[in-house]
Amino acid sequence: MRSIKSPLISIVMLAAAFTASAAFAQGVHVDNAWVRATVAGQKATGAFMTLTAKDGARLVGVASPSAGVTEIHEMAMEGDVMKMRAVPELQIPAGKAVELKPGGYHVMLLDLKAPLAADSTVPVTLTFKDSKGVESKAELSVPVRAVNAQANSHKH
Ligand SMILES: [Cu+2]
Repeated sequence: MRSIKSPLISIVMLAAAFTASAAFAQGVHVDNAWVRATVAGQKATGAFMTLTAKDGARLVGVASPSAGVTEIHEMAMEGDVMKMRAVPELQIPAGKAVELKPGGYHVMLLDLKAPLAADSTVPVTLTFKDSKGVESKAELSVPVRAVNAQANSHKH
């Protein structure tokens, strides 16, 4: 007598997709991070990147040993003038890339301890909270680039 085998339903284990890579916090992808180079005497600059979180997250903190003060900034109209201002956190909607770029959201590095030369790197730690409020950190080594485009939009 022959038994007919029913198709086996294979159970796919969803292993943790994110390892302890420098550019990943739990569930958050950090891509294309860069910091704008500074000249002697310049005390502030911006850090830019693309953040993606499959299940959504919030960027709740930024720190860097190269800067005395680090803030999350947004651009907003004040009358006719576009100005930047600090915000306590940045929402990363589920599955939607949030671009931090010149003229938009950015990380502000203030009270710089030394000029940031092109082709060097700056350590930056990002702190995220997932949709359940669980905190995770991404330790980045962010390349410094000399980019002059839109320099005017980034004055304090
Ligand atoms: Cu700013």
